[in-house]
Amino acid sequence: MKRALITGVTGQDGAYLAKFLLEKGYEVYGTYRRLSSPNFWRLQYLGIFDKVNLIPVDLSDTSSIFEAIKTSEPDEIYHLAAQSFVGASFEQPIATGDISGLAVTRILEVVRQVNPEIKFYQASTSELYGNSREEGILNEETPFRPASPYAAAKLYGYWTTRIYRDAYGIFAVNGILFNHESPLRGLEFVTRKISNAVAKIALGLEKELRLGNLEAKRDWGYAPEYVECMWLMLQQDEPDDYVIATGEAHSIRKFCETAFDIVGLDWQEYVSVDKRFMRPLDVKYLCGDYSKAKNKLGWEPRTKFKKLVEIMVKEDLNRWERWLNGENFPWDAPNYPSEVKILTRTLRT
Ligand code: NAP
Ligand code: F7E
Repeated sequence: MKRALITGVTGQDGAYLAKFLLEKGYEVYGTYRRLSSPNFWRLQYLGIFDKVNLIPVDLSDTSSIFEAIKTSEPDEIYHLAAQSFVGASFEQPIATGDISGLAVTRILEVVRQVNPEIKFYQASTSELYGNSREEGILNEETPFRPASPYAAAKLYGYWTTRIYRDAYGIFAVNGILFNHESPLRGLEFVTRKISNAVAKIALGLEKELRLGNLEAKRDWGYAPEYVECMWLMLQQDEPDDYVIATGEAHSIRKFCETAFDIVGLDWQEYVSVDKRFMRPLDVKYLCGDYSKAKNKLGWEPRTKFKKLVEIMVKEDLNRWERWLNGENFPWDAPNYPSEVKILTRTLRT
């Protein structure tokens, strides 16, 4: 039986990947951070909480990484843990550099010293491209031009992965994944912020939705399909880097329009622009060319934009309806503080 270690198993991708690997017959180990309030709702939601072997790891602590690798003895490591919110990276640029960037070296150093046969997946991102292009599609050859502390940290992780591959022969790959969403997406990300607000507005639980830059365009795919690529990349004969995307870009404005349409409401009556949600620097446009993944991995996106929006809105509606009926089940929203009450430098301006 193969053994996999997933860092960040409590996050969106970590939870879906754990489910996927369990279904493939893997023994799955997942790292989590010790928090004063437990954060296992996604694993509970997918019904796999008791099937994943949990190991406490903080990415700033190399000894905990060493302990996790020694304990799990993995064939494959999927490094997904990160400070993944671009907005927060402007508020915490140093911690983001440490956790989303330098930690990649911490893990690869342990791999190199303990067992260089372990295969390694690095969660790279379309944010690497930044404002490299304002049209066309981005592929593995397009130059990177990061536009946030998060993207700069990920650029460091991207190159570290390639350096350990070339210098030490470690099977280390970068998945350059474009935005991927789901009902398990964190509420601070724009898609889930919208789907959750649409559900609450439709049920009379909320009156408005305040957003930042409505003109930015993103290539949004469906997370459960994207985690399959992570596994596929580690099953190839040679390590390589791949773009994973849908090949379509839509604006935040279009996402709003589509989401409100699903509940029969006009988005313009509820959405307002609030400069507190604008970033000091934003990425205007991202659209990915997944042809290399299609040719070499045999992967193609199955869920496109409209279907994705529908899945998210319907699931948030279903949750709030169950909540109104007094049901108690694993879910992030009831405990999530209102963004508006969180004071940060960007929000104060
Ligand atoms: P996510 O939901 O934010 O999950 C991030 C995970 O990292 C969580 O398990 C989190 O733990 C953990 N983590 C954060 N700080 C940590 C620390 N100091 N020590 C240990 N663990 C820590 O992110 P995601 O959407 O699943 O994304 C997975 C990875 O792919 C990330 O590296 C992200 O940057 C990258 N990525 C995401 C996308 C996307 O569209 N989703 C696209 C490209 C790349 P807690 O649960 O305790 O917070
Ligand atoms: O923002 C705009 C915002 O926070 C998307 C992460 O998974 O994908 C994600 O990063 C766009 C930006 O995702 C609001 O300015 C407008 O232009 O949902 P997001 P992201 O920054 O693209 C990449 C691939 C990753 O790697 C990251 O880890 O939406 N926007 N109004 C807003 N964004 C947020 N969050 N909230 C708003 O109110």
